[in-house]
Amino acid sequence: LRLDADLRRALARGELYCVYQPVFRVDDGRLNSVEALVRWRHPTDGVLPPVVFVPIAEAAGTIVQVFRVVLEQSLTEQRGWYERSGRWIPVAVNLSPRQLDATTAGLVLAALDRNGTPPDMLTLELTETGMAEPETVENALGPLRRAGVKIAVDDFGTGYSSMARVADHGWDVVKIDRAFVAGIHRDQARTSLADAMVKMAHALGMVTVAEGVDNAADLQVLSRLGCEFAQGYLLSHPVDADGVLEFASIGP
Ligand code: G
Ligand code: G
Ligand code: MN
Ligand code: NA
Repeated sequence: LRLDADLRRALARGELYCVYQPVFRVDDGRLNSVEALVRWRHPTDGVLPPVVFVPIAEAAGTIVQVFRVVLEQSLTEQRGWYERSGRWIPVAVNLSPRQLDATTAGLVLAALDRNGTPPDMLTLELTETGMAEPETVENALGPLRRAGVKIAVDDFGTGYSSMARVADHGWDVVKIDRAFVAGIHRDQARTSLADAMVKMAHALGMVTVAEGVDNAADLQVLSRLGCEFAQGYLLSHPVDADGVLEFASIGP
């Protein structure tokens, strides 16, 4: 398997595409936003999930091209949802920590401009695990934040970055990692941890998204803790662009 060369060819041939996992409001169950998740339709190996090729793309530097594809597809579909439903549906795109350099802001701002996207309809999700020096992060993301793009801390709780670091950046969203969500309804220690995460996020003016919610009892606990948003198999698996539009048309 020569994944690096394969991936370059995949980029050239347009084999990468996005699915969208809906994020719902915990209080009324309505659609809030979607997260774009990349997939690779491999000519012989079937559909490959990001865990198989994103690390390779990060090591090889092709992650920037992957990001470009995901961003452009997402913004194009988002524009289509707007034109068909009259509603802007916020989209979150994952940004690798490898991309925290001076080129990212220009690339993103140009894509927003090209698609006529209100900047606050885009969130960039940055995993906590690979968090770089505060100055590096600020230099890369500052121009985007000033334009109105939102930043979410992804997989929160799994890395080493402290809440203090997150506080300094003044970001918008904390995504509580699935490891702290799964089974909270039958584990008091986990419930306490999730409670603390939600409270810290709120104290910093951030909102919370619980990841990997796959049963109703856990969702009920999250609701009691004041977690605003939830994503996971209980609510919806990732869907294609038409699937998003179906969720968007539910409710007033
Ligand atoms: O298999 P599934 O798509 O649910 O896996 C999602 C994981 O892959 C998450 O950790 C998500 O952050 C990551 N991921 C999905 N799409 C992208 C992408 O376009 N870029 C990066 N860097 N990570 C992605
Ligand atoms: O946290 P992250 O986005 O990296 O997680 C992505 C992985 O978690 C993917 O492999 C995906 O298949 C899995 N996942 C996403 N939502 C759920 C869920 O509700 N339940 C379970 N068990 N796994 C999930
Ligand atoms: Mn994510
Ligand atoms: Na995630």
